[in-house]
Amino acid sequence: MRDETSFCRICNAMCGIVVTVDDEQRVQRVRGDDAHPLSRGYTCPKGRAIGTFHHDPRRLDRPEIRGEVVGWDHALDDIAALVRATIEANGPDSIGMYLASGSAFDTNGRRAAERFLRMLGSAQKYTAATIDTPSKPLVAELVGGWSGLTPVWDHERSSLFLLVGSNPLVSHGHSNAMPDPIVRLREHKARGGELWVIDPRRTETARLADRHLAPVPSTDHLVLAHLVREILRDGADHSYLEDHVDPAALRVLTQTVEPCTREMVAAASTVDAEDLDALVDAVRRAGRVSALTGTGVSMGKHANITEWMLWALHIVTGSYDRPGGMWFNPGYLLQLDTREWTASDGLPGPGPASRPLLPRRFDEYPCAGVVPEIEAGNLRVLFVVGGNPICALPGEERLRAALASLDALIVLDVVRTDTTELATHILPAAGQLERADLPWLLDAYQLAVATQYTPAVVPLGAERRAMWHTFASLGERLGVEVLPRSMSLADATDETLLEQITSRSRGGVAEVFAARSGTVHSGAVFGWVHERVLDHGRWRIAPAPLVEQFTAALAEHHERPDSTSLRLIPQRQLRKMNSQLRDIGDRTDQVLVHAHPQAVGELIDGDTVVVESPFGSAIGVLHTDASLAPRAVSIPHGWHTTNVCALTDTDAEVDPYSGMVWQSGIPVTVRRA
Ligand SMILES: Nc1nc2c(c(=O)[nH]1)N[C@H]1C(S)=C(S)[C@@H](COP(=O)(O)OP(=O)(O)OC[C@H]3O[C@@H](n4cnc5c(=O)[nH]c(N)nc54)[C@H](O)[C@@H]3O)O[C@H]1N2
Ligand SMILES: Nc1nc2c(c(=O)[nH]1)N[C@H]1C(S)=C(S)[C@@H](COP(=O)(O)OP(=O)(O)OC[C@H]3O[C@@H](n4cnc5c(=O)[nH]c(N)nc54)[C@H](O)[C@@H]3O)O[C@H]1N2
Ligand code: SF4
Ligand SMILES: [Mo]
Repeated sequence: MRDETSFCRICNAMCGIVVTVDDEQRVQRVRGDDAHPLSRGYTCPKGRAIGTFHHDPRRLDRPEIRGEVVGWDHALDDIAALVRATIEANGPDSIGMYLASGSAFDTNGRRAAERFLRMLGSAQKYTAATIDTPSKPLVAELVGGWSGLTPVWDHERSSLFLLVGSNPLVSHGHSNAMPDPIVRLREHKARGGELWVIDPRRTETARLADRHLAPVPSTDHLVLAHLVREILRDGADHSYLEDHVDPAALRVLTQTVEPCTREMVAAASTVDAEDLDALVDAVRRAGRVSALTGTGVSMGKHANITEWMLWALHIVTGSYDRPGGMWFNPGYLLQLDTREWTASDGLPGPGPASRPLLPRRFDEYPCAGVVPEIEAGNLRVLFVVGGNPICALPGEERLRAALASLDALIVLDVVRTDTTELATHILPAAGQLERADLPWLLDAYQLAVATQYTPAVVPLGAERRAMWHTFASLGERLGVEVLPRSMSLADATDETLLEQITSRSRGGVAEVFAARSGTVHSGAVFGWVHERVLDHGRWRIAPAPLVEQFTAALAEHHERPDSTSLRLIPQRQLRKMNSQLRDIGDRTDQVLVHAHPQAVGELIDGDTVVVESPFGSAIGVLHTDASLAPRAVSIPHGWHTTNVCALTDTDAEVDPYSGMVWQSGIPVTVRRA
């Protein structure tokens, strides 16, 4: 038996773990690492299940072509030949890639995959970011001038923490990593900080909060606009605004939120006017605010304007990049605070050939382009790199048909999934315990400027291979350079590749590699965004596209007020990560359609129900849940039996600025099957 210190690579929290491995290289136990400065010994049930997942009978061991086990050389030769022939006949854009959650923590693998696609000359890159939260980088780009600005809670100083559509007790944070969430939120309260939650469900986090407001789904933009309206009247940091906001833009913002009076917003959101007043008072009391949205906002129709109002609230209270509000983590490795920035004009590039109006941002196409591109015959070979699109992308039926029509669907995963079932080629990837890693990009979501390193905990099992090795081998066959110039496939290792990244970080290679329990360089840092990122130190507080979207949403609300229909909303579950880990143990009992008892009339718990949206239907088991607002129907995604992706469609209401498909707040009906 030996204990190996490592970190969990399932979610952004990246908790420190200690893995006990026996002499047969079997994982006996995973527990929290008490010495880790951010997770402090905490783990959740997913992290503790890493060992069970590692030894899961569904693990992928050998390459397969159309259901038949083959050797690696055979598989790689076959794929290389296919890719070469497809590019010769149709050009590089006939090869595409979907990179998702399962590869976000495989630093070497992810980089190699992206470089492989880029070196082929293909623009067909898709990531889970555009079915999760493109509104955040969009608003960051439009208001702050750079899409990479991710506000982080100043948890050591903040006096008001407001969560809008995020449930960190279960998710451990959206775009902010929050390990050990219960203790952390209690510490905030013990310091005298207030916690407010806006969520149509009385969530686990809401139960810990000082106050919980439960608006009708997708009305958050109105609640936040009301807040901005009132704070502009009394409570704004006017001297800050003079220095950091153009007065004409401030006038536009003021006019835009003017219609959001307490009576209008109370009626639209069903939040009591007194509760709205109390929220305004809380902001005035606190002076500066720390507020975050989550997927409850980012998947809805009003994602951009809700996020915008959240940014506006921070700016009018002088809360961004200043103590007690939100800071911007420059990253341990990235060191964003040492670079020079030129503010982006915020204009997107054109979409793929079949959907030129889809915005190309952040160097990728929105996922809404995947199905149309396949249907048009433009995209013929698709690599899926740590993703399960069948349970993640909108419009299950159309997606299935599209994936089945590809010349090749090449899936790199660690287990059998709904998507490997459709694959022509399956390539078994090294799991998290089988590779060395350090967090790349994701270090900018942490609550401190910090990093950590882990070597492989167990040797590669069966015939699995590191993803970087697979892409480098394909690159070698196709004559494209995947590894850094100085390295050959024969002498590259996990470590030499990581060393290359680390050589440009705050600490030296030795310091990072020694950080087995993580290392904190500093807590929150302030000022670099004002100094280096903002154009002349100013926020663009009223970007034209967002003003236009807000005004249009108000007009629609007045013309077609909706006060009856049930609305579909998303929800994470503690023991699985999207579709991952759902099948270990007996977890299928968690496939549920959650609805308020009043919303479903005669129907009772355990009834099999049909949920219908304008775009499709899904069958599930009803769980009546009085913690939900009466008009909210919550269906967690990631399940196959009740696949919520059957209720969405890739072409329905795609946001023109972010490319996000409408996934939350969709009207639905629920009836007995
Ligand atoms: N309707 C609706 N749709 C949604 C959502 C919703 O709430 N409602 N949520 C959206 C969100 S937020 C997201 S992020 C997406 C998620 O979309 P995806 O990221 O596509 O979904 P996952 O189920 O997380 O798939 C990750 C895959 O990676 C594999 N994997 C795990 N570890 C490794 C590894 O080390 N290497 C490799 N190569 N693979 C690995 C897993 O086995 C799994 O198959 O879905 C989105 N879709
Ligand atoms: N255990 C676990 N952790 C996870 C994941 C997982 O699947 N399981 N997935 C990971 C991923 S990929 C992501 S993106 C993050 C997401 O992290 P979060 O965004 O924190 O995700 P949720 O826990 O689903 O919280 C979303 C909340 O929004 C609420 N909501 C829904 N509609 C509305 C609305 O219209 N307005 C408001 N105000 N609220 C609304 C829901 O009731 C829910 O409580 O979690 C990550 N962590
Ligand atoms: S919260 Fe759970 S899944 Fe996320 S990193 Fe920590 S142990 Fe892993
Ligand atoms: Mo996500």
